[in-house]
Amino acid sequence: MAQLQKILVANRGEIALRAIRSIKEMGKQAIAVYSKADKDALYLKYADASICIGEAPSSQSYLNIPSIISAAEISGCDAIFPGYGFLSENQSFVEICRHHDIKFIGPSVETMVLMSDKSKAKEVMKKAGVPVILGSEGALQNIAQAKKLAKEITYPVIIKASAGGGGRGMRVVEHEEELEKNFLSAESEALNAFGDGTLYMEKYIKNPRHIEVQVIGDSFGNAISIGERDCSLQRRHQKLIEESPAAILDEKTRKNLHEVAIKATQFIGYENAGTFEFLLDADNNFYFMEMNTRLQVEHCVSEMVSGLDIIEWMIRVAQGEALPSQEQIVLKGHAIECRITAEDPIKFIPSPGKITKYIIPGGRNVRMDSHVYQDYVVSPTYDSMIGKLIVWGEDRTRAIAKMKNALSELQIEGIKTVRDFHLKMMDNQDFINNNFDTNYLSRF
Ligand code: MV4
Repeated sequence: MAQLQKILVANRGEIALRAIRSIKEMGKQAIAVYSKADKDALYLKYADASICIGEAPSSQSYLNIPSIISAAEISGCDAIFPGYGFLSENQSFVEICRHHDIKFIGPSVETMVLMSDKSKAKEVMKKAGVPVILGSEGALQNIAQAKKLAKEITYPVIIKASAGGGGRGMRVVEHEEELEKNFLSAESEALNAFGDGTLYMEKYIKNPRHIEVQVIGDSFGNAISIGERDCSLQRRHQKLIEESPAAILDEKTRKNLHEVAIKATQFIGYENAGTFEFLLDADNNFYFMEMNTRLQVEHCVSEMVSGLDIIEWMIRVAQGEALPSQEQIVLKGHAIECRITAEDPIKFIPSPGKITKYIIPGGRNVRMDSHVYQDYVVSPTYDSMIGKLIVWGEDRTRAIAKMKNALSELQIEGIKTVRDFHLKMMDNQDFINNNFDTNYLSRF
């Protein structure tokens, strides 16, 4: 297949800038798109050309498929890089790209569809030999069946939306008396949020760790893992700190986890970058939860420990190149990412506005991926994430020390940011001792 020449970046913010960098480093042309609210964005200045695609609301710009396809056609792009969020997991968008002979830099629509139904994805993974959490085989049919099943798997159980993700349409049920009302409220919430009220059930795992494996598959059926990430530090399903490797894993479990993820990638013929999400229980057992069929925010920690440019490999795989072998992937040291959002550092209330001072950290193995600058106005229209600070150290202790110092150098004024939350975490004994789980921050 011929090399891709011109790539439209169908996103905004830090990930648009991140993608433009890789595209240009590969000697290709990067075309940016923007809404009227983003006319002063930094990523537009770094792109080879930029096209306004509409009004501030995402529905009229970054989610507007005709506008984005038109922008790609007008500028003569042969591919679209979707990033995360927006159209990155939109099945009809992937199909429309195909109809227009524009390469979507991501998985095929078939695998995207397969993984988008969480209960079906679980069934497929079970067939692939991946450990899954004990629960319903496929969707729940009705309340009576749900009650019978819950009794079998024993309480507490969790009811999840098949079309879900991010915690919506999800209910933990402690006792049979609470099952009916939770079933009904999860169903209506799922119907409202996703237009699909299908539910499934699992045994509820108390205080798990969230561990995920970064994989890439190519068009020859090769698959590699680029190590795992621990994303357990979350607040209301918003990740705040991510690390690679997951220091909680022993070598045997880690090896097994990677083997399982590679096998699963090949089993579904997955092409491009993806992430397998697992829950790790207190006994170090891991269970498949969901697959994310896109690049994730926290991909940078995997880049830091592997030395690979994941976006470069997404593009290379999309233009028909073969992946390096797993033996060539050497993971070294420890990387940590702190998400910097324009929010107050205690209550996490959004704090949009004009940045009056912006001084970013630097030095060896310190990386700031951000699209903002002094005098930039953070819009309330979009996600509050204004950047990611990523550091690498020889081990976790050194990475924490480096992150602490880097955070202390970071100075943002005019808006509130969560910098001080992260600074406190770097001194938190539980964080330092790696003694936390997905519910840790909800206990504060
Ligand atoms: C679970 C769980 C415990 N047991 N499933 C949250 C979002 C969705 N992707 C799945 N989630 C969970 N599923 C079982 N069987 C706990 C969570 C969960 C969670 C998972 C990962 C990271 C943060 C979380 C916060 C609360 C609950």
